[in-house]
Amino acid sequence: MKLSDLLSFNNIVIQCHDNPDADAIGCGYALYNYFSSKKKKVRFIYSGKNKITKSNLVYLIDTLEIPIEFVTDSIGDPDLLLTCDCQYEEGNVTYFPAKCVATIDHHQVAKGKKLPELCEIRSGIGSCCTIVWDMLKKEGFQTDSNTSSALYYGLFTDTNALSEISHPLDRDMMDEIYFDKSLIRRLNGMNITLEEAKIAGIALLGVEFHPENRYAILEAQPCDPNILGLISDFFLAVDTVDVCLVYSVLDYGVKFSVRSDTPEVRADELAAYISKNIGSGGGHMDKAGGFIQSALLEQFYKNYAQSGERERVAAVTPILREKMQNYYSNSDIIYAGKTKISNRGMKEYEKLPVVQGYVIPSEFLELGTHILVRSMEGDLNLMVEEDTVVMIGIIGEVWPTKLSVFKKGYKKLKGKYNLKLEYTPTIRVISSSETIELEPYAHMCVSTATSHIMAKPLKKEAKVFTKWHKNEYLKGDPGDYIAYKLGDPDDIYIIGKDIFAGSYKPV
Ligand SMILES: [Mn+2]
Repeated sequence: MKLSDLLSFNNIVIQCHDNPDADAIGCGYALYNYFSSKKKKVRFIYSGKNKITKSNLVYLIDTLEIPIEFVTDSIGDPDLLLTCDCQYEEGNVTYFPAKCVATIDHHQVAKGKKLPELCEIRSGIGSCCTIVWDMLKKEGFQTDSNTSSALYYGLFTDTNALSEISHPLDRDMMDEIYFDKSLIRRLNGMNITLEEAKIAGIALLGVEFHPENRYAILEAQPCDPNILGLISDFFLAVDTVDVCLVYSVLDYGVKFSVRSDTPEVRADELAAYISKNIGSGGGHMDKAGGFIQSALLEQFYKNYAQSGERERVAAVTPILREKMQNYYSNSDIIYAGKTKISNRGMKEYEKLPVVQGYVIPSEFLELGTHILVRSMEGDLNLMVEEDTVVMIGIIGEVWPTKLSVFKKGYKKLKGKYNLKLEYTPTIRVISSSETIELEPYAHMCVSTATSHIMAKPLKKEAKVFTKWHKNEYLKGDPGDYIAYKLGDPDDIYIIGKDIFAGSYKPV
């Protein structure tokens, strides 16, 4: 969906979730300004049981004069109800009947959920503000300094002070947006109330420590999710603690934060493991977080479903305790070059040709230019040389190679680059911070070299430290393939079950 698609409506109500946070307020405010500039009749509202009282949010609204209204009875009869940072008819947003609904959100879509036709949902993005920033940019709409600062603060708070950022688009906004530094500094200094500081203290006193695997579990009373991040950051500094899980039971589910300072546990992967089938979780190698939905807990856990509202908190602890135990006991750890893999059940496969993209930076940049290539997998620093080639893989990952190597392994294809990616890589020129979209410069190619592997499906979860990344493991679930390059058993890695059949054929 494009924002201009919504310009056929005249009377628009923007609604964010109940108990709005800075992300909900920031993106709603930016949308409000966009529609106002287009001479639309527009309101920005929220509802629920509580009015906004958190000091940083009140200060943000007052300082930037954000026209957000608290509405409980009726929103009138607008032509369009636009929900932002939430999805229509979900538990965290008060229901209002509407003729037509549109949605902009960055949360996961629940299985079986019916979405309105007008919607823009990008679940991997750190904040809804980032999505709105990107949509405004595509409309050529210049945000003023207040709007930019509100958008920036939304990303800042939704990613635990930018520490849980993982998507390249979030990084783009962080690099490109102008914001009022002193305002953000001021807001940062009023992030916690005295009450919340006490909640953190009580959580620390109630710590449950598991010495055999060096992890800690802490429960905090209902509080702002930022507090969970603060508690877990603090507790990870304890010398005997490698991994820390902090959670809080709220009306509509369980919010949690995960931290790790050991290479054997990736926080993002553990967060995804804890919330698998019952919510969503992710983040970074060392910091991550997630949310477990109450409705899904009811579906999967009898004890939780049968407890009253008060006992629910008590019912959550054993569920999380068991998940942590299973996480540690269910998975094999494989170190390339050290762990011996049994050949039993392994079969030989040949890699099928893959159509992918590439760019030759010297075609559009001067030799010697220092560049940063941004992709789904992070940033890559390079200097442009005559024979530098940047490959673009099928999921938008990039890696550098040399023209001579490229010519041996790939055949150029005619026609325009046409891979549809969630984020097409970009190049930033370091000296001028100019950003270059790669799509117009990209070409297509197909791999010609055949490579052979030995592979078998995993029966049990496994973490593989490859010989290329000694500090970061690949995680395999049962059904995924464990494989190594024929002739080099040390070059071991994991291939996901969803791409295996399309990428390899048995020999
Ligand atoms: Mn958000």
